[in-house]
Amino acid sequence: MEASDGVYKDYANVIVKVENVNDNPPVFNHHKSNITIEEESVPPGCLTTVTAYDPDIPNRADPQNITYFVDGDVQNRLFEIDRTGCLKLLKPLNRDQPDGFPTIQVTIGAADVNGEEALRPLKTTTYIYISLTDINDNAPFLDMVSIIWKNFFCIHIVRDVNCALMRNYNNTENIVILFSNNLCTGPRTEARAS
Ligand SMILES: [Ca+2]
Ligand SMILES: [Ca+2]
Ligand SMILES: [Ca+2]
Repeated sequence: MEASDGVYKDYANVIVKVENVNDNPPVFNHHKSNITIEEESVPPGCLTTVTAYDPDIPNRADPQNITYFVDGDVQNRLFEIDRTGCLKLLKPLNRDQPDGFPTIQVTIGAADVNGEEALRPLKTTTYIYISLTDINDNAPFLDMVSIIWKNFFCIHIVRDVNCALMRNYNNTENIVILFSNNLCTGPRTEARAS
């Protein structure tokens, strides 16, 4: 630094120390984000393991003081994640209609400074996608207008239909039962893919 009165000059060294503050959220390392498991089962161990680091800590070999969490009340009841980033499933998942989903998105969060609220942790999130493979755990059911049966023969169709759809919430193809005519003197059944 230079100071001058127009005639004389003087110099001084000024050392500016920049204090590191926590102004960078955690960053997730690359991890496996697409997982496939069977529906209605709870695999042992970790579904996947995530890790993150804090850019405010220059040396990656130092403790990064990251805590992980599962975001969302519903997902919190289904999944847990520990300090190592190991994501575990707690309850079986259903892929079938009407309540299930074939793919589930799980939001995973990472918080720095050990997640201590007094230290104002910064947070970041990533997503894990869990695809559920089907098992045959649903019986088929008729999805149609009412038919009156007697001694295994259809005697009356309440509404004018030519076919009745046999639905199945599993992944197998729907079955259609075709009737010979609306009088239905006896069901001529024929199965085909819908
Ligand atoms: Ca930070
Ligand atoms: Ca199911
Ligand atoms: Ca199923």
